[in-house]
Amino acid sequence: MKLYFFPNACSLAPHIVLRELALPFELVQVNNQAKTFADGEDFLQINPKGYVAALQLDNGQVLTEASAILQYLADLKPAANLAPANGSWERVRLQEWLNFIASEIHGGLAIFFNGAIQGEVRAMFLATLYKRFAILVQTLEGQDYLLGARYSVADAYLFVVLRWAGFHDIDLQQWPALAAFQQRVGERQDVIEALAAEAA
Ligand SMILES: N[C@@H](CCC(=O)N[C@@H](CS)C(=O)NCC(=O)O)C(=O)O
Repeated sequence: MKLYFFPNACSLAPHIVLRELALPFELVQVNNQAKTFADGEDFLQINPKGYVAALQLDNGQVLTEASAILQYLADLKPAANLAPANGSWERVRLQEWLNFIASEIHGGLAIFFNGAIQGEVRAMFLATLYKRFAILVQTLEGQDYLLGARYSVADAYLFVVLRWAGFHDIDLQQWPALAAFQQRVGERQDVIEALAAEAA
């Protein structure tokens, strides 16, 4: 498999999970501005959506959307328990979290990468984001991970997008449960290795 990535982008979540599952994979860096690879080839030929993450399977199929990629990977090694079994109620809960992260937290933090978001507009988006953070805090004050005691692909995804808070001058220490979650997930060996690989 090939994972098309950009350092620190949402592609870090499947990158972490590929390592946690000890699956063989190749990392291919994308120039996310030019939509090209280092050799100048066109990334849009791989993913016409023009964004990471994209996972190319050995049969050539390309899967996009972090939530779908994460579940696909988890299901390759069900024994690792990074996702509850398909068809179970717990799996639906996982999907509920993945969708919440994608639309509310990923989307809610990514908006600030747009330098035009300043002043009152920034304050408006922050207010909405902080309401979503309150939901995370309510959950993570009482348990270590989104699904309870057990780490799942949703936690990898949440960890990756919450890291962006620091890029936007949002101090997660304001929410001790979120800061503690980041520390907990950030201490996982495969997370440390994925971060180091993307920084290389
Ligand atoms: N809907 C996609 C969004 C992916 C996304 O936002 N990718 C960002 C990096 S985190 C990106 O590559 N943006 C570049 C662009 O949109 O041009 C998903 O959930 O995976």
